[in-house]
Amino acid sequence: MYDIKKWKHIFKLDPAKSITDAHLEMICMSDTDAIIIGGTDDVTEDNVVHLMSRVRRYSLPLALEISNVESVVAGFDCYFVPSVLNSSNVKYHNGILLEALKSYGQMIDFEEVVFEGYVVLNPDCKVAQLTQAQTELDQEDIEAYAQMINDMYKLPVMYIEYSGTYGEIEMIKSASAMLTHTQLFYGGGINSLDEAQNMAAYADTIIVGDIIYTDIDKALNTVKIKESHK
Ligand code: 1GP
Repeated sequence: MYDIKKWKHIFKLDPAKSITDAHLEMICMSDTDAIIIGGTDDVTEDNVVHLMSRVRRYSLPLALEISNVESVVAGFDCYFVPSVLNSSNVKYHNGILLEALKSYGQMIDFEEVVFEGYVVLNPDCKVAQLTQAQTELDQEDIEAYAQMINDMYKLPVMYIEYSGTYGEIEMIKSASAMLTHTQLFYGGGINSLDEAQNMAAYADTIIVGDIIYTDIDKALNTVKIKESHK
């Protein structure tokens, strides 16, 4: 198992989107710490296996962020399991997990599983809509979620998800101030090195997704945050 605490930068690839071999090579040969395969819509066993086998040509760590039980496949280095804590639907807290454990609990190697306490803050993103997330949160709320995750649930990762839009730095700062053990992931709308650096000042790990599919050079540029951490 890799030490995810050391990961500063992660590219997230969506199995439902297409990427050329050339662009995939640039992503995998960049100085990023890991690749996560994950998405919200149209994530299937087929497209996960297909993308996994393409990324496996390269030697970097590869994780699956589980979106539905049907698309879980063996062969990843680790599995991120999200629980959307500000969802108003219990299914997205622990309902899917309960069904998954009933079916596959015996087969799971829990050493490979990383539980993520998700807080989704962009009301317009697909994951907010799917999970019916209560996104109208202020700094006090995010601090309380951070405390819940760090001090009560004691989860390894808190993921502040602004998918598709660049988040409010004060929210990341407030969460970060409460975390003593939990690693803070930030994802959403990072399109430049500047934006990556601003978030990386408070988040332990930044996740870059969409821009891979719209401007590969800008995506690659975000990896330079690692130079300031060396
Ligand atoms: C999405 O947090 C990731 O789950 C990254 O967000 O796609 O907006 O970069 P973007």
